[in-house]
Order: sequence, then structure tokens, then C-alpha cells
Amino acid sequence: MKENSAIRILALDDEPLMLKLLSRMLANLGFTSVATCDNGYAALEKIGHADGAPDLILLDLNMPEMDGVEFVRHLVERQYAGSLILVSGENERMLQSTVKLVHAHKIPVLGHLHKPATPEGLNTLLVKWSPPLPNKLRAAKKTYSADEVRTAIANGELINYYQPKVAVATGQVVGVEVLVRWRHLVDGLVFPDQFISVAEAHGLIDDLTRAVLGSALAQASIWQAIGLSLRVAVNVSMDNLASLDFADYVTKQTADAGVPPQQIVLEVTESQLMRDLRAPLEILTRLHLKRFRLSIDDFGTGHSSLAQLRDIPFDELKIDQSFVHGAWNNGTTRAMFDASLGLAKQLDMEIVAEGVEDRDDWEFLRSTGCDIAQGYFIAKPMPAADLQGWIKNWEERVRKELPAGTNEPT
Ligand code: G
Ligand code: G
Ligand code: MN
Repeated sequence: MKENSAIRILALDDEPLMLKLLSRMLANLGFTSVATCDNGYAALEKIGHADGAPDLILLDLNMPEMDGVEFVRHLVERQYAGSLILVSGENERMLQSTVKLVHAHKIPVLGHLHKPATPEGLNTLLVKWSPPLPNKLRAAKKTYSADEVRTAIANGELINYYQPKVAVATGQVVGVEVLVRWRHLVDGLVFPDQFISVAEAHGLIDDLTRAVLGSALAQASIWQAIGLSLRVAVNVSMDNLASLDFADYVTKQTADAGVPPQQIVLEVTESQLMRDLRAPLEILTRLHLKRFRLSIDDFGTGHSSLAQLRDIPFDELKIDQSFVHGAWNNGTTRAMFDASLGLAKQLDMEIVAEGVEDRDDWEFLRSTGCDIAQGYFIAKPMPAADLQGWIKNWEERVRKELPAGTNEPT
């Protein structure tokens, strides 16, 4: 990491007084390479020079002529490789929207500062600075062709990972979500975002889901045999719900594996807009009648809507991770979380919070009426073979460090 003094910083603000203030604060914090500009055009000029490009820009949003949002677009056009800190007198939601926008442009944002900025606030963000990743690491992930995916399914190269779901009140492990991985002979472990959409687009998702469900059921019956009572949740793509035989297929496979349908959860998301809802409705309603548990996944995102909630008899609602992680600390996120939770309660559904990444998220959930938690704080997805060992450790963790009282894992 560069010494403080070596990071090149550019402060851009139309108010001379603010520039003075920022310069002084930066000097006091030990930064020696600081330039200032009072308008976007002058700043872009500076950035255009090969050796003049800063590592970090402190950017005011409200400027006459070129505002901060427009400035960001010009940065993208110039392939700016440094980071940003947003400085503004705008309200929190406006700042957050702008942070989202800058992220979408793939420019790292260390955070935002409300005016008047304080040295402590500035320092908290500056310590997050790190040199940009080399281009190689930033390169887009590889995607695979339909033929490669087809062969992988046929050759049994897909394997299931399992991520635990635990009861918030007691810490008890109530189930797992199946997350498929591809054990690629050359590329190593490949994640589903690199092949699920390929499978959906090329009519391979039925074969994929059948392979995943098959191993999940085999695993569920093993756990059942050793006395581990776990609900097993499988992700189902809306594309799986286009052919009417899906319900019969799932029912037969589950019965053949000797697993009660109550132990199987089907997590449904909509990856693309469905024009004809008749088949999905029929299939899901029949599966519900046969006592499979239906879960609406990623609730609150564009893919999982109120209309689905109205039309389909879901038993479980999974609040999308973007409304969970950090909700304790963010009024907007918190409002979405509370609204989803209230909705699920009123509809008498079980609520699962996804994306529980740290202790703050976990403590927050414990203060709400949320039933079930899932996320990296509890465990990352793991191979089936690791699960029993993990459960032992988790029960120990629950006993030791999670506030006592209601925590009696059974
Ligand atoms: O861990 P993660 O990267 O595993 O998963 C990424 C996305 O892929 C998630 O949205 C998840 O729902 C989806 N996914 C994982 N496994 C499956 C699967 O077996 N079928 C479908 N349709 N989607 C899956
Ligand atoms: O099926 P769904 O779209 O809900 O997929 C869950 C996805 O979220 C998977 O890719 C899984 O690996 C990922 N995931 C699980 N727990 C966490 C978490 O705590 N944080 C983040 N960022 N992702 C998570
Ligand atoms: Mn899911």
C-alpha cells in the first residue's frame, strides 16, 4: 500500500472555502499530494494528463455548470482508474443513489461525506483507500457456451453446496439451501451466475434442475437416515414451471427418495417476465396441495413482486439480501425490511432474511420478529460432507457467544 503522502488526491468543489478546508484537513492527515479544482472542466483537463491522473477524487455533487453526476460520466468515458469520495450537502438518500450510480459505473466509492465535512469523517473514508486492481483481475467473468453447460450436466460435473438456514430466536439449524456449483476440470469451481442464465436461455434448465434436485433428494434421505431433520430448499427457475409435468416429476422423485414433501422447499424467482402465468400457477398450486413448501426468493427485487405474492400460495418469504445487510444502520433499507416483514406476517408466512453478513445484521434480526436467517455470518455454502462438522461448531458458538436465555439449541 502507498504511504499516505504518495496518494494523489484531487478535491473538486465550486466553493473556494470548502477547497481550503479540505486541503487543510488533508495536509493535517499527512497527505502531501493534493490538488484542487473549482469546476469539472478544469478537473477533466488535469485527469487527461498521463501522469496527472489522481488516485482519489473528493467530489462535490452540487456545482454550477457541470454537476457531480455528469462529471462521473466523463470520468467513465476517460476510463478513470482511481476511487471517489462524494461530498455534498444533499440528503442521505440522494447521496446513496449517487453512490449506487457510481458503483454501477464500476468506479470504487470509498463513501460519502455530509457537509460540513469533519477530519474524523474524512479519515474514516481515506483509510479505506487501496490501489486499484490490475486490469486482469477486473476482467469480466468467463461465461460458458450452451454445449459446455450441456456436457457438464450430462457428465455429472455439477455438485451441490449447502448453505444453512437457522432459527433467529434459538440458533437452531432448521434447513439448508442448495446452491449448485460446477466442478470444472480446467477452471476449478464455477459459480452459478456463470451458467444458470446460459442454461435458461438454451432450454437446459430442466435438465439442470433435475440433476440438482436428484442429488439434493439423495442427500436429504441420507440426513434423514442419520436423524438430522433438515428442510432442503432447491432453487426453481420460472422456466422450470413452463411444462406441466414438473409437479408430477418432483412429487415422484421425492416419494421415491422416501423424503416427506414437507421437508422440501422450492425457492422460486422470476428470471424473466412470464407472459403466460397459467402453467406456473397450476404447477405451484398442485405442489402446495401435495405439501411441498413454496418460497418466494429475492423478495423485493424486480424479479419477485407483490403480484406473485398475491397469486401464488407461498409458505415462506425470503427478504432479499439488499434489504437485510446493513438495515440496522440505514433508514431506507430498514423501511423496506420492516415492510416486507410486516407483509409476510400478515400473510402468515415464514420469513427468511438473506445476506446476514456480520454480527450487526444478526443482532438486528434478533430485535425483529424475523423467523430464519441465512448468510455468511452463519455459514457460507459448503459441501454436504462439511455440514455435520459445521453444525457442531455452530451449536458451540450459539452456546458461547450468542446472548444466553432463549438460545437453547436442540
Ligand atoms: O452462491 P450463489 O453464487 O450460489 O448463487 C447465485 C445465484 O444462482 C442465486 O441467485 C441462486 O438462486 C442461483 N442458483 C444457485 N443454484 C441454483 C439452481 O440449482 N437452480 C437455479 N435455477 N438457480 C440456482
Ligand atoms: O437463491 P438466491 O438468489 O437467494 O441466492 C443466494 C445467493 O446469495 C448465493 O449466491 C449465495 O452464495 C449468496 N449469499 C449467501 N449468503 C450471503 C451473504 O451473507 N452475503 C452475500 N453478499 N451473499 C450471500
Ligand atoms: Mn435462493
